[in-house]
Amino acid sequence: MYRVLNDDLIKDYIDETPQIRSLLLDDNGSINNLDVSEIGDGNLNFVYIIKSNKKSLILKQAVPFLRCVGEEYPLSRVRMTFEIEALKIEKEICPSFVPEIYFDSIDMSLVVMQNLDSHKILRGEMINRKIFPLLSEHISTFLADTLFFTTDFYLGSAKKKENVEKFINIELCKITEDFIFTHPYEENETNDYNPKLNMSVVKQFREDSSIKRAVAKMRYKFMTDAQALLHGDLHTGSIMLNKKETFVIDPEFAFYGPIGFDVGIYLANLVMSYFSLEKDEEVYKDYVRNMIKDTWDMFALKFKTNMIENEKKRKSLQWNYPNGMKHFEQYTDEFIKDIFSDSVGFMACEMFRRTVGLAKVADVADIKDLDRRALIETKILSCASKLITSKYSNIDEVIKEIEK
Ligand code: SR1
Ligand code: MG
Repeated sequence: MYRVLNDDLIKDYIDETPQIRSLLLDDNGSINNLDVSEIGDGNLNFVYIIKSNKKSLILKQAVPFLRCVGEEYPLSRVRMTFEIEALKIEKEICPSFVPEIYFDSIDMSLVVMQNLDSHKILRGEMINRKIFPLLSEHISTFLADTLFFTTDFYLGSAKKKENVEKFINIELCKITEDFIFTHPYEENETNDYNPKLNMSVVKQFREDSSIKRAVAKMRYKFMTDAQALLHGDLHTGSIMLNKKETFVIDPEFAFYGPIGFDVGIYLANLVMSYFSLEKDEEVYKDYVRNMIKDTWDMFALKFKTNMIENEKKRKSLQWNYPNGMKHFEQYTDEFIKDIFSDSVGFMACEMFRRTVGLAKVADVADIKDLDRRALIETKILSCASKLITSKYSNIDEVIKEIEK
């Protein structure tokens, strides 16, 4: 039966759960030096490290409310079921980018998985100006593969529809609909502002017809365009890494949505990190700019390869004529072009919401000098306004816009 765990109750839970207990046992058949501590700093769940002499594990449990708000914001625990199911699918598609899952319990809304103790959260690492030469290669593969191998192209119509049904993630989609696509564009009590941010800048984008219409389009696309199984919250806090390995964690927002959403959220977080840098940090600025470019370019190439290879295997009648594969390639290029413009639109929405909405990014929000922070936030808002209302043909043009 479900109960909310804490450090002590977890010890009892381990005792009564052989699948977890057996992982922690010494060769002599007992658990030695068991230690449990809560380390979660996310907005939704509780995360514990469990350590014994033998092994260390992560236990993540969903509670029936939104952690960052408190018990007054009820949220059903079913989100853990989505996380577990998404982790399993992602693990199958991208085994080296998803942590090992040792045990899960839908009843207790928890998952026990590999402790990535030689890896750190990407956001913190970027704040500390760390460089990861393999990150863009890894993330572009994660994006291209999870977002291709869950589409109709690969799964076929019936299996894909089964998946869509399995991932009807009503509550967490509602959080995104509200906190990314609605509240930041109205005077909502959940919004949170740097006191030094000039509110006339905020009022301006809130009352700009082209911005409002463009955001409304992205919102509707998010709600209706069931293209692929998304991670659903792929910001730089959902990635753990070291110089050699990259892991994507926390897919509780997983659902079938537009491919550009995952790509755009990730790129937006790189862009906000870029804006947070000091004027003279040219080397790191260059690194982040390259990350933005490489991630998109590599994603587009890998997604295209997945499309073409898949069609070559399928040999569908539809494209089976002398110029068929050439025409399929043209169709693929157009498909990726649409993903690109969606990604830029979602990127802008993420930049707006992380600046005036409830959940911030530490890269900017932790800047102590509030005047400097406000300057950065103003730049982010003005860049987001440009991104969402303009048309770009490639990532270089987007980067130019950011540099302005
Ligand atoms: C209100 S919950 C705030 C945010 O935390 C999660 O990480 C998602 O990004 C969500 O929008
Ligand atoms: Mg999360």
